[in-house]
Amino acid sequence: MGATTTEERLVPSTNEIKQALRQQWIETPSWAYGNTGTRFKVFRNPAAARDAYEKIDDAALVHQLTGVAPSVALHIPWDRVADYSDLAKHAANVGLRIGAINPNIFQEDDYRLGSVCHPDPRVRQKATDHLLECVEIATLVGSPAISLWFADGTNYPGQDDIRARQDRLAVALNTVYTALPPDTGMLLEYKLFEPGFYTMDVPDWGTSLSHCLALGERANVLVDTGHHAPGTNIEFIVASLLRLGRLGGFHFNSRFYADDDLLVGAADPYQLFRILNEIVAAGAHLPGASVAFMLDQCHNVEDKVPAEIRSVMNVQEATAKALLVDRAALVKAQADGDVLEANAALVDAFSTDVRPLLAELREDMGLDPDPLAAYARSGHAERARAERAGGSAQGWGN
Ligand code: RM4
Ligand code: MN
Ligand code: MN
Repeated sequence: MGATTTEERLVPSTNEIKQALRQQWIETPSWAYGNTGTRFKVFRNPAAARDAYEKIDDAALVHQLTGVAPSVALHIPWDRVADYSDLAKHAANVGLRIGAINPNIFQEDDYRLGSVCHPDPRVRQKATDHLLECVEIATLVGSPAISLWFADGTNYPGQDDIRARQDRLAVALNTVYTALPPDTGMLLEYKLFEPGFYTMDVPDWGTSLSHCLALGERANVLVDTGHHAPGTNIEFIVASLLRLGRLGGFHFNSRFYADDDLLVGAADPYQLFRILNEIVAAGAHLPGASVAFMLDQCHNVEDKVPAEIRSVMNVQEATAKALLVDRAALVKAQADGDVLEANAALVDAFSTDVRPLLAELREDMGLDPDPLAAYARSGHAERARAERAGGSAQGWGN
């Protein structure tokens, strides 16, 4: 505890904190509900959702139990359907909205040397056409954004011209940006390595940001927390992007080694808190800030719906702790050059057990205070196992 007494602490009231948490919006990814795996093996889970409709049903259940996950991101073609308006209607019927549309331009033979950065203009055109198709889908389902991740890169020095690939990327991005309807945004994700091991065409936030700046204000950087070198100070990146007004959103997950896509907050809850602390300090946790809080995870060995519930709860806990930071004490300690006191303001908040507060919030919202216990009682797992076993699943695990 720092030197300030409880009376002097200038944290928001419990009601203000609850009010902020109630407004939180965490988007879950459709691909978390389907079968996924590593390059070694996809373990098929008999309860896994088989198509976009079932994925939306599962996402709706996560929202029903947590109250703060009202949208689901789609991945095309994993979630391809005959009638997208019908899919959006289905989402609305189960109390959900369709979130970001993620194109997939990395799973066809044509993309061996890249998609929009490929040396062959035919492949670039094919990839660009898919991006444009995703813009149309976004329009049909009322999605707020198209979310781009490029697997493009090279494996060997000299394999392709680094600058020429950037130029090709810029051309494709510009074509897509120009085709966006006025209310639709573009998110550009970066990733240090994999599948390209020598270069990635969008390896870091600097590259993403420079393309976004060239495109216009509706193109913003997406930070996937698993896409950095070990030891990277992600909260510094977040703070820098917030300062420039170019943080489009997050793909939350956690990693021990590479792009592990594990449950957010599982590997390093303190890092997640530090990121949320920057967000809360800038007021970017509020819906008006237009920062998208999305999960990007794959549950290869654990059950999928409870894993998403746990992940949503982990983001909520980190946010609640960030809201508890005594900002007045922090600012004073910083101004006084009191290093230990400033650090204590963060450590105190991080060390607070916010689970009772969140349980209370859920009760206020008419929810079960323990979403995982409520899930276990819901019978969903048993029902899904019985109904979905067999048949072929759409998605990564094909
Ligand atoms: C990538 C990236 C994308 C995700 C794919 C499946 O590493 O994180 O966001 O769509 O994986
Ligand atoms: Mn991602
Ligand atoms: Mn990833």
